[in-house]
Amino acid sequence: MKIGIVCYPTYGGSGVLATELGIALARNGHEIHFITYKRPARLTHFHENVYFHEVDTEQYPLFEYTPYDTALTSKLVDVVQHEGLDLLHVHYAIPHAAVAYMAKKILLTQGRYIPVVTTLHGTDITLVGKDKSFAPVVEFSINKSDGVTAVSESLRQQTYDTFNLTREIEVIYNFIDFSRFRKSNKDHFKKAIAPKGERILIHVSNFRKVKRINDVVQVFYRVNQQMPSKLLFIGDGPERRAAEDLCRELDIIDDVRFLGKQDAIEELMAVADVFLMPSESESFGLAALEAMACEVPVISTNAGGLPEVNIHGETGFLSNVGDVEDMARNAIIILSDEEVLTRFRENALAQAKRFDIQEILPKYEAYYESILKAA
Ligand code: GMT
Repeated sequence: MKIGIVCYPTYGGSGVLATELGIALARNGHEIHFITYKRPARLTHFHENVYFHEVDTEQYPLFEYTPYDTALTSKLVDVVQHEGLDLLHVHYAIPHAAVAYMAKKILLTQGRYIPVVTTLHGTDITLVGKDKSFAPVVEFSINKSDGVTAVSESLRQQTYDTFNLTREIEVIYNFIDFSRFRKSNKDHFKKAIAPKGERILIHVSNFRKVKRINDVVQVFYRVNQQMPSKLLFIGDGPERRAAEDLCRELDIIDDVRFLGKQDAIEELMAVADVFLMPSESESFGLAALEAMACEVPVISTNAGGLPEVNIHGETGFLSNVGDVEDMARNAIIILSDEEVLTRFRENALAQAKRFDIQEILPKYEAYYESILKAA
């Protein structure tokens, strides 16, 4: 198949997932065209069958806001026509589903039907999507997609609860590529980070409010009082400064490292003992899955789709949003006994294998086939 993939090219989970999906599809012989405003962060190498079309947005003094939607629509029309695409797969409803609908309508005037699959990733429904300023367009464009997928049962249900939908939503979970995400020996890193053999806790995100970064600090503070430990913060975003201030206030800054955005996340996961994800809302929690694939147990909230990924008492623990005492207690249970930690590590890996890309990729391929057949 010739597939156009539209996504956010940044470090967010939806862009990561879309890029990894495109690369894996290309490896399976499909021709993949990424269409977005910047090279996707995870598209780091040349891949046979992978193309990238940059959307250029014209600056003009009249525009206070550059009309990206219009530029993207025009690019989609162009790429579908000239590359002969069979299908468009857009990730994150806003604005991609609406843009794809517009491109589809334009192409129809030229006698060309392009089926559109929309994948809902989370905040496009749970936070931003249901806001009054977007909701009518999100609802309309989901209903007008030829196929709609959500990354967890929880997100599917929330979408039905939020919008008036006439479309079936198929759940296709986030996946993990074990050729990249697996535990490797990084003892030299470990020694550099925790020279006295301290336990290492880790958090990876884009530091948005929904991630509750201060809860990461509060949990670590409590663990740190009970055992020698270090905390690694990977990523960057609006809440970072407040988290740094809190670490200073609690006098734990010497045990905390803010490493900023990193590409080789798996190398850092390799040295970690526990992954912290105290999110307020999380449709799936791709970063938690990446941790589990590297044999790192997860301390998370029970928000959204997290219980579908992190199994309470087996691969980690779940707590109510904001309950930092409970999260710290649970982390200490895992970290204070080597045998317990080993058991949780093994369970985390076994659970991650359920989301192996080899299992999930055929689901996307079968879904595309069914959409093309129906079109
Ligand atoms: O979590 C983020 O801030 C990034 C966000 C995105 O939209 O790119 O991630 C969402 O999509 C991921 C991939 O499907 C999911 O694993 C994340 O759980 C989801 N984030 C939220 O629901 C907050």
